[in-house]
Amino acid sequence: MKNYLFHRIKFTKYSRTEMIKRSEEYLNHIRRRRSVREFSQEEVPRDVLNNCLLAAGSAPSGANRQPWYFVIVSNPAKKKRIRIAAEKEEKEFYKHRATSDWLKDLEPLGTDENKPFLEHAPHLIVIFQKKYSVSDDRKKHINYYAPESVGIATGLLISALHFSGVATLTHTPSPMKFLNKILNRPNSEKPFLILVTGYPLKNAMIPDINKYSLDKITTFVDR
Ligand code: IYR
Repeated sequence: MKNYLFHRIKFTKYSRTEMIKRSEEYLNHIRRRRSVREFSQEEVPRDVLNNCLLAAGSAPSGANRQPWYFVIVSNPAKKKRIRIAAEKEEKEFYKHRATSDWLKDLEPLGTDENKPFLEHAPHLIVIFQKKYSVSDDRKKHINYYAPESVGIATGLLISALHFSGVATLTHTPSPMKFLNKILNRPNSEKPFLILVTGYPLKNAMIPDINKYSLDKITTFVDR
């Protein structure tokens, strides 16, 4: 068997009091995150984006294959192309593809086929899921648990951006294949999500929605 390198973990163990305080602080902080659909045009500093993307890239992944790729679109012409292509799909969705149940569930959010935020927001972080990589001898090297891994990385990215003071919207026009063409990404990569990124417009409105209570989302199995 080959010898692989290991080194000792650097883990900070807090006191019980500190742990409770930290978990409360994080809860209060993350609970203030809201999806925003009205963005100002102000750009996010590149260093902030870089740090948050590196935070996302620290996510655990199947066999550490890191099956994610991020394209950060700030170019107005590219954003416009993405908006036009997305709105075309969205029109189909709202007119034909969506079930009546789905449309009813979306009513409280007030969404429709118009997606001006795709042009107004300063950055669209397009997240791709790498289904496999291709080696020099053209062999496909599959990635394991790619959707789970990319989902985790996306969660960390959303959290890091919020922590840094940046607002986001998870947007998933469906299908999203047009993103490969516009952004020149290979077929081995599947568009996972567009993270619309920036700052809320002054007086931006958000829907009045609530999150479930602990007992609705958990069961503790102690004995
Ligand atoms: N992609 C459409 C519809 C939509 C679907 C879900 I699920 C949402 O949470 C919100 C919207 C759109 O962006 O309008």
